Amino acid sequence: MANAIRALSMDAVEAAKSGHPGMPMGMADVATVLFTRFLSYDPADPAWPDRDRFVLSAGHGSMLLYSLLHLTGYADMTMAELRRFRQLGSRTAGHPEYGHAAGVETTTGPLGQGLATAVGMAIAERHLNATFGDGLVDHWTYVVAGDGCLMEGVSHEAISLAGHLKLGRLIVLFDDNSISIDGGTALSVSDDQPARFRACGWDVQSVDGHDPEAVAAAIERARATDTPSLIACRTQIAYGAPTKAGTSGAHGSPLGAAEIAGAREKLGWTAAPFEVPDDILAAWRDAGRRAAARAEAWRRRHAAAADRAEFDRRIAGDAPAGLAAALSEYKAALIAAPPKVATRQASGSTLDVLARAMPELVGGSADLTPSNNTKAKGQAVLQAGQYGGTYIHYGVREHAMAAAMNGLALHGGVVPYGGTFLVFTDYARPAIRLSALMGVRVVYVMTHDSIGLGEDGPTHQPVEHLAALRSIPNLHVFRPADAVETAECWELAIAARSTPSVIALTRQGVPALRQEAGANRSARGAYVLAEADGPRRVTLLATGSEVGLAMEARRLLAGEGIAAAVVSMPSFELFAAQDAAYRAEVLGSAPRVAVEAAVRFGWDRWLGERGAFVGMPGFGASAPSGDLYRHFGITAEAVAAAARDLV
Ligand SMILES: Cc1ncc(C[n+]2csc(CCOP(=O)(O)OP(=O)(O)O)c2C)c(N)n1
Ligand SMILES: [Mg+2]
Repeated sequence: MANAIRALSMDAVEAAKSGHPGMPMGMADVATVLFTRFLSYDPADPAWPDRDRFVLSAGHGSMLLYSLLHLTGYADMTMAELRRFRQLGSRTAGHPEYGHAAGVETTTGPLGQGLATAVGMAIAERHLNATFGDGLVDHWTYVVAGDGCLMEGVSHEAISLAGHLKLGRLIVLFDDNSISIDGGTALSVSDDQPARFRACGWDVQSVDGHDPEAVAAAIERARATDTPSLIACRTQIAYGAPTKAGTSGAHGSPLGAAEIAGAREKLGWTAAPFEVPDDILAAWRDAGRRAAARAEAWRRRHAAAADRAEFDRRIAGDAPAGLAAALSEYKAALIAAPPKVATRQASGSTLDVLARAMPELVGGSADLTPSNNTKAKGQAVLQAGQYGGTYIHYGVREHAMAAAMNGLALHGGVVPYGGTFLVFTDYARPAIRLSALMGVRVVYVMTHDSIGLGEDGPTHQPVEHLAALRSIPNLHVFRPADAVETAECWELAIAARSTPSVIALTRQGVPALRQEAGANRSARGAYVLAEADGPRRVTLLATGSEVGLAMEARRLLAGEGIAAAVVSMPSFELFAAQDAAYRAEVLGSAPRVAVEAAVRFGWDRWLGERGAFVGMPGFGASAPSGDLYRHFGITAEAVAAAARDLV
């Protein structure tokens, strides 16, 4: 049965003239043990909520996963798809991509991230188990990770967090082949991996990865521990290839006709390319039906469960009934008594409302809870043995936090958000990118969003981050101007079911600008906050903390008889998605001045040929916030002067 994986992987890579045969061939025995004896899944019902999750963190070995999905009988993973490996529009992308095929639980390929994503899935499982009980939620998360995954820094954040939270339902199968691309791993690493995992509180075993009984016994044992488990599976890369096995030459290129012929002989595999002998296929299909009875029993329990409706709502990701009303009541209160607060505080107040209405919100922060204002009133901490909580202290682990949030969202049943400083989106960026690529609802609460944070200085002051984040496709970057806009942006982030959001928030206080909160005005990305008194001579565009400056500039200009409109632009992306007429109406035909305490990159799209920009020329500096705004010339006077020059 394992040889079927080997043959299909060799054949598909050969047909594509590209790909990675070595890993699937090396891990075929381990994967066969897992998929035929342990993993609980139902190819006839791939979305079964209580299925075990399987994450191929070593995503380059995608043919391992595609072979398994085909062999076990996932309807959409046909032999034709295997033949079209890596071709445009196939389900069999170069690296596994979430949404392309049933059974692909997450997108992997950026090494190490799959492991961190799996940590999030394992957290979600324990949390929902604590909420709904063993009858509805009781499953495992298995990961295949290679030398590369374990060399990546994020692996350390992930295993450290998993060990701390005692995620006993997480089992990592390490493809311990001592080979990566450059050659033997001894070229670049001499870590004692078992010792590293043990130091993080994991149970560790080492086995011969080509001995199925030994692998099975190890998985059995791992399931009996109450800590996460590492099973180092000693394997030979490209097992079965006569000359390339055990070498880096088998990592990432087709083996070639002669080597494949030799491997077939060595493995005793006589079937033609892309053919699996009937008896072997039948054995695989039986394995694919192994858990069908378990799934059926689950469906019966589910049908009879008292909290079935709530469980289904959370799994579907639908908003709770009271959410919209709670938010509009909150916004009405903001209009009645406008608070002059930092938008991070406004976000915290919004979260108090959201968390009460949405029990599926699972928040956290990378050790900046009091700064990010991410912990809502009444949220209990999710910790080892107490998984019912909805707040996670992720520790100083931004990359793993973001990847784990992807895992939480992918698992389903929870809606994750998490905070750090905006400048440290750089530490989380690889996972933010995957949130966007996969199209999962993750909310990044990023405070201290400019030089306005003051004395911590340029290491902590983002200047290029808004531009960098705005450049990621399918990511909403929000920079709300006041408490009402902050609530609106949160509402939009929760409503965006297949788009992650970054909400950039100030450390410093900002004035309340909005006079009304009927419709969600942020929903169109930009809107006229204050129309010009008389025909528009200039349009002032601003985001976040600079919208107040623009309003002040408008007042100064009015004193000189220059009628200026102020446009608040909480989201470039949503504005860009509006029809041309709306955009033209908002932007107007008068010259434009934009103000944002960040670099200009990206603004020219809205400024047009004649526009002016008031913002950061480079990195910031360490000083009180007000001094910095004056020093860098980001003031109402400067905006008014730029406008005067243009009219
Ligand atoms: C973050 C990241 N960096 C680099 C790569 C490119 N890359 C793909 S596989 C690989 C080597 C991985 O070695 P290992 O996990 O041991 O895989 P094996 O060669 O054993 O299949 C590298 C560097 C990547 N996919 N992701
Ligand atoms: Mg390796």
